[in-house]
Amino acid sequence: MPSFATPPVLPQVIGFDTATGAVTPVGRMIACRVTDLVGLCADETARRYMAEAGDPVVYEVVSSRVPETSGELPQSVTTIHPGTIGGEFHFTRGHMHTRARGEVYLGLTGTGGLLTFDGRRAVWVAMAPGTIGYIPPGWAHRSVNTGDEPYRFLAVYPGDAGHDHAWVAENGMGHRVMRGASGEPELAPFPRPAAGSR
Ligand code: M6P
Ligand code: ZN
Repeated sequence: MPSFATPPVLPQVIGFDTATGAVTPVGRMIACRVTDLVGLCADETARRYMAEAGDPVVYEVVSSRVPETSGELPQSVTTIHPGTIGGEFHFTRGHMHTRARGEVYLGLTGTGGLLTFDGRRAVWVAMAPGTIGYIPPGWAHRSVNTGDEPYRFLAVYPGDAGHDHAWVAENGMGHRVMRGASGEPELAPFPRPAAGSR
């Protein structure tokens, strides 16, 4: 028998409601509002205005109860609500794994993508229902909703991957995903000049 750092969980069914995105039984739950994106948006003035004017939820994460420990494969379902902040499509904070670990995403509803960045190169991975997105070790990742509906995806990652959000706050994600004049996503280099400075 292999040895485990913590007692392993039993084989189990994890309920998933495709209509609502609910996971049963549920573990970690996160609701990220505009307030929580301080320092991460292209247009800080627009972000602050939206935070003061209702502070809507930008995205929610629900996880199963599979623990974030070595050897396990925890899962989470993220729903990014449609919208923009200063012309920038709604996005997750983004993180780098603290260990060299990959991650697999499966698109469930809506359209969006994965903005990935290794500190030098930024790669956009377009996602739609049924798309499998792969993030190799050493690539920071941020998800973006580029459509008009909720963008939802399943993530499966090694339990000892770790979430380093500070890496993204310090290094950015290489590019940002802005809403173009026709509503289409446009990748803009980061940092982007603040609105009105050109
Ligand atoms: C996915 C996974 C989670 C992550 C979530 C939100 O569901 O990668 O591990 O927590 O997206 O991303 P972030 O933590 O960067 O806000
Ligand atoms: Zn991750």
